[in-house]
Amino acid sequence: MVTLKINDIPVTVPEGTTVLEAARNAGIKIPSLCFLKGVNEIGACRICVVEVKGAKSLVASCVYPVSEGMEVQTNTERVRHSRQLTLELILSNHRMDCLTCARNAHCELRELAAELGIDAVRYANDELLPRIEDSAPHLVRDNSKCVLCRRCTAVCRKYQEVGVIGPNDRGFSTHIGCAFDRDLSEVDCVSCGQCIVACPTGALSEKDDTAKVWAALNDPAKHVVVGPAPSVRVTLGECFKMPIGTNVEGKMVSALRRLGFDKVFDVDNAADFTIMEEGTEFLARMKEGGVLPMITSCSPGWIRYCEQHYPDLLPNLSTCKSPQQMFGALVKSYYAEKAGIDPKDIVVVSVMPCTAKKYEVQREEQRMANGCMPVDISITTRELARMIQRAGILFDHLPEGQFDPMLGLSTGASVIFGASGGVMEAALRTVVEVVTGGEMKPLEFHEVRGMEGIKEAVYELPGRTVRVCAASGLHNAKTVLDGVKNGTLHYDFIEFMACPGGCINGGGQPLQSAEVRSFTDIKALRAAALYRQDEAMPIRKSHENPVLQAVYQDYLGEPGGHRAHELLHCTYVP
Ligand code: HC1
Ligand code: SF4
Repeated sequence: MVTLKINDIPVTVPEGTTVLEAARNAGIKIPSLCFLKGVNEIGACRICVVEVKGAKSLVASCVYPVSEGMEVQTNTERVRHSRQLTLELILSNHRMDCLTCARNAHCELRELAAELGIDAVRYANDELLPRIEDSAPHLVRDNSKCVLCRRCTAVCRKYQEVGVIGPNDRGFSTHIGCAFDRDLSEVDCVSCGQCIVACPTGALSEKDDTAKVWAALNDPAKHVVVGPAPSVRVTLGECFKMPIGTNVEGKMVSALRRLGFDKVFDVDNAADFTIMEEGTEFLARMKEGGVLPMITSCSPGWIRYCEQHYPDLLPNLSTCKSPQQMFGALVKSYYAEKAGIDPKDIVVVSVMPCTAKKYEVQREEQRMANGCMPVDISITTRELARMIQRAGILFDHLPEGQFDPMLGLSTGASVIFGASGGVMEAALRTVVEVVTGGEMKPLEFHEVRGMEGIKEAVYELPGRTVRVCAASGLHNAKTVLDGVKNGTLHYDFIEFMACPGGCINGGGQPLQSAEVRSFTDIKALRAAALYRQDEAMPIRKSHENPVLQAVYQDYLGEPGGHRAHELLHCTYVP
């Protein structure tokens, strides 16, 4: 341990701690901009400078390690002046249209300006024009808002090992983009949106599809059906200043109804179908010597990564469509038939924590035999929040609504899909019972829970050992796949989610500042809310969902059967 003084307060912290973190331990906040703990610790922006006794110049506290007897001052005139000047220079190259900026309520730069007491921008550059790149289906970049903090490039490289964005040119011309300034749609971006949630300003945002939803809602010829993803119910509240991990399922349903959707169904219901189909597929592969390990196919960012980097492993992917796509397919087949509506008159809207879902809805192999795409518009949690605000709905005043029952009833198994390991646990709850033929106790598979990047477990089933792995973040997927390919890792069933921690930390989720993301485990808080909901649910296994049982009986036939295959499966080909 090392003892030092910060603003004359003695602090004892482990060796290797940075001054910025040691200060936090002493209850002192040092402002920062480029710092994102564990991801971007480069001391580049120099907002976090402090005075260290004996040091000639100010030091960047986010990278400066503590030492025994060190004396630090974080709030001197010299420090304050330096931070202000640095920020003014950053602002001199930042297009300030705060009033109309997509980030206006969540901009870390704006907050920093207020915190540092910038009351006039001395070097404002009114000549700056928007520099928009919007070639990809999920993202808009405006480099006139970029502060070159490198947080986006760090997450793309470190979390995802995709690394398609980085600094181009030098000096004053430096800007973030793809190599040779190609469009994002031309490179191997997986549409995960992790760069968006890492960005402190309006330089990166999701492509806003809310206008399309409003148009559908205003079109009397259209029957508009909506379904939110599992994790949206435990994150949407953050957009309305509720604590991280608040479950707002009932209010979310009421808000969707007030927005004017004709039916409010639940993608959780479709997730139960995914488990039935995926579980059946896994059991068949084990029995018949099919391709193993079988790998889940819910996460479109992961699918894209697999296609780009491991095309030889495409046969390992489950042929199941994702729950989002199964949801749309069931609405435009089963529901359309029951309700007597032409599927071509139905508009299916999904609310997802994920920007890659915007890309998934456009993929051709998803097209149904009736010519329809299963989902027409996919919006993120953030876009739904904006719609609620624009409609003047006071979210915290809403009553607790209930999903429409036809495709709205779900189980605890489907709720936990939103956390890394959840799909695996949900599948095991069904697979184990089918294999053993008896009721399973306990129901929880704790080995695949938690926020570690790679989790593994071995289960002994009658006549067969099953080795499973759940990994999240494409960096971890790569580690697992390389091990599988070189023969050092052996699994039968793998769950991959592109975003670290799973969908609860998706690129479409509510924005949280680096200050929160660095020092609060937002993934764990959001996941805990899903596990609490699972525990409280009367039905916790997908195969016991009565709606699902009725749909198989009346309409689909056997899980894995002909009709189920036609509607709920697809093949990814290189
Ligand atoms: Fe997910 Fe899924 S859990 S991929 O994480 O399988 O996005 O929440 O909707 O489709 O159900 C996301 C979440 C989501 C799908 C489901
Ligand atoms: Fe990288 Fe994901 Fe952003 Fe694409 S969306 S640039 S893969 S972080």
